Amino acid sequence: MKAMRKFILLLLIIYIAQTANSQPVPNIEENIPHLMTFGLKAETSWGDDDFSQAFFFQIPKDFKQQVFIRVFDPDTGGKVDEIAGRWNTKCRFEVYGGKGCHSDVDARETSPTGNYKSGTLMAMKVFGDNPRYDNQWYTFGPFNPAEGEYMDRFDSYIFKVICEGISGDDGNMYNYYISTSGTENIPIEGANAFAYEYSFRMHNDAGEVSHIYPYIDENTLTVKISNFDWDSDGDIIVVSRERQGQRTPVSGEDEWAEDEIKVLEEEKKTSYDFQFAKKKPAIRNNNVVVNVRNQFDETMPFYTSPIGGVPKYKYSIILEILDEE
Ligand SMILES: [Ca+2]
Ligand SMILES: [Ca+2]
Ligand SMILES: [Ca+2]
Ligand SMILES: [Ca+2]
Repeated sequence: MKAMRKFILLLLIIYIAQTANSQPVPNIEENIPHLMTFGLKAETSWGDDDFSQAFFFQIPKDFKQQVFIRVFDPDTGGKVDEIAGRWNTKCRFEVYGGKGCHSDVDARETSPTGNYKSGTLMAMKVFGDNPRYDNQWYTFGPFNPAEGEYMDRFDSYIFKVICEGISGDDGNMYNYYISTSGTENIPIEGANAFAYEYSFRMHNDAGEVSHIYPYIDENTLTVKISNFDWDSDGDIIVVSRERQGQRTPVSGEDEWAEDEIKVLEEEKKTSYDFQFAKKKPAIRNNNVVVNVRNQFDETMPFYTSPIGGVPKYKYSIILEILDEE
């Protein structure tokens, strides 16, 4: 029994010690095919509530090399994307650094209002339907990490990328990668990415499970999850080291659903795993939006590489050990 306890402790330490290597955005652990932003003329019933998405990239302060922010399939047309009528959508990608890019309260809101474009605009490009960028990577940068906003709390510099659908009604699907190279995807040790709201495309296959991992800091007492236009597609299940799988309500067509969860003491300073399990038969091309808030109605970040590793229910860890014996 003592040996087993030691083993459990060792496993926990391994989970915690996993270094963040999270440069594909969305990350492998999230199992989310693509981020999604629609042109502002789209109906919200197609799945995007506000035609704008902000993402934050975090570079450790000791990292001195230049960095690149790469976008996969930035165009809206051809492969990957979702057509409505004909291709007529343009999306603007903007990279922000400097003071306020993350610390401004509007930057952390879920809607594109107020000063959400805070910070210093460092790069910008508009993409329409263009075979040159279809199913290809486009690279922003190089950037010097110190051009980001330094956040003491993270020991890191932060950059923000906003993608907005400025015309048309089609859906732009895309991915990011923060790289040390302008021509290929090379990870940065210790870097991470996070958002306060995800707009994304679910898998087309039944049985697939996507995840987000909001971080529960020591001051978080409740967690409110809001989800939009889920089309009643399967289940949303919350897992933590103290929670084996608690269901929360799933929205229907063009509507929000929300649920509030009381944080347990043992869950503080860990991540939650919100699992999005698709139903059978599968709903195709399902676009959805999700965000998470605490008891002060403040948005909570979810990291592409979960802080402390992917949370596992404590008894399932023990079962795994017993299986191995
Ligand atoms: Ca169209
Ligand atoms: Ca495309
Ligand atoms: Ca695209
Ligand atoms: Ca939907």
